[in-house]
Amino acid sequence: MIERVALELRAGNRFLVTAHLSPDGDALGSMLALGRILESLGKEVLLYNPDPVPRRYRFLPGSDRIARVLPAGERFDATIVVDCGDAKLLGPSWPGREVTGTVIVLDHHRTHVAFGDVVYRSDACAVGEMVFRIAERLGAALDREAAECIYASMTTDTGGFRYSSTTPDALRIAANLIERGVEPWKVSWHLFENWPMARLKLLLEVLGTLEVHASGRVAVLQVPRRIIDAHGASSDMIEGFINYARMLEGVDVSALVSEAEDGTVRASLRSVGRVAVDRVAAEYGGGGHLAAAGCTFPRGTTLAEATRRVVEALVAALDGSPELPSGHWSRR
Ligand SMILES: [Mn+2]
Repeated sequence: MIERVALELRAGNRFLVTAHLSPDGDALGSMLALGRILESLGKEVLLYNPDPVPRRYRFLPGSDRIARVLPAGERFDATIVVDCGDAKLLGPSWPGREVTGTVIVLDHHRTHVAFGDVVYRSDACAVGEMVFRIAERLGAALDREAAECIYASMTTDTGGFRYSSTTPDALRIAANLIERGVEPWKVSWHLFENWPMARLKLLLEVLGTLEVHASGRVAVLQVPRRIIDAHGASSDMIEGFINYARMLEGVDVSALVSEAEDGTVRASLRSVGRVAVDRVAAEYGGGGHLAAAGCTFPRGTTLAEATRRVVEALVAALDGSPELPSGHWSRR
């Protein structure tokens, strides 16, 4: 499928590049790198995401160029959607075909609800890795800025090159990117450190909600909207808090259940690798990866109710999970 993607990218002249709503480091890094690569080939590119770029990703070169509204009357030869396994994650303002042209989807999630005309899926650690492959295939030059965006996408999705998706290929690509001028510490500092005070205070409160179930195998954190508001924080600041629940000794799965600004309740799920949390998320219409997934409960669901349902599903998934020898770490 990568050949078909390369073909479409060579053929078109005007591209829309977008990703899922609430974009993370992979979504943004992949969008920005792909945009630069296409421009280096003389193409016109509009970068688009209805949601704002979270502050910690604003160091990414070109992040200030992402439009939140599509100018009226735009038409594209093709639209590239990155890091998105389900069209519903594109939101209600997703334009029609007369605007998008051919829809090309680049995705690496295990759960994927087919959409688009050309779909390139792989088990790459990040879509950024796939963008690197596409650049190679196109024979496009990769400047330091594009390299930094790809490196940031891979750093985000591998948790700083720690998760089981950190393959020899991923590290070889990372090495290649560093040779192009990427500074690993600079990227990691922006992604994982440099916290605003509001975020640290929010974390303190969220940690206070910790509950464990199933003899300590399930750990759950909750984020009521009011504590986000009380600290003048924003929803994107809770990204990664779930890892604190997973790091607890004896935990197999963790969940972070939060009230979103739009009245829905979102659940993020993480696993140490024994339990496939994407299957649990799929029970509630969500999806993701084996060890990292999420789902959204409709408006009107209370935080307590969503939490109860998530815990129930996670405990059930534990029962169904095979007893693996300790020290087993599943690949994705
Ligand atoms: Mn991703």
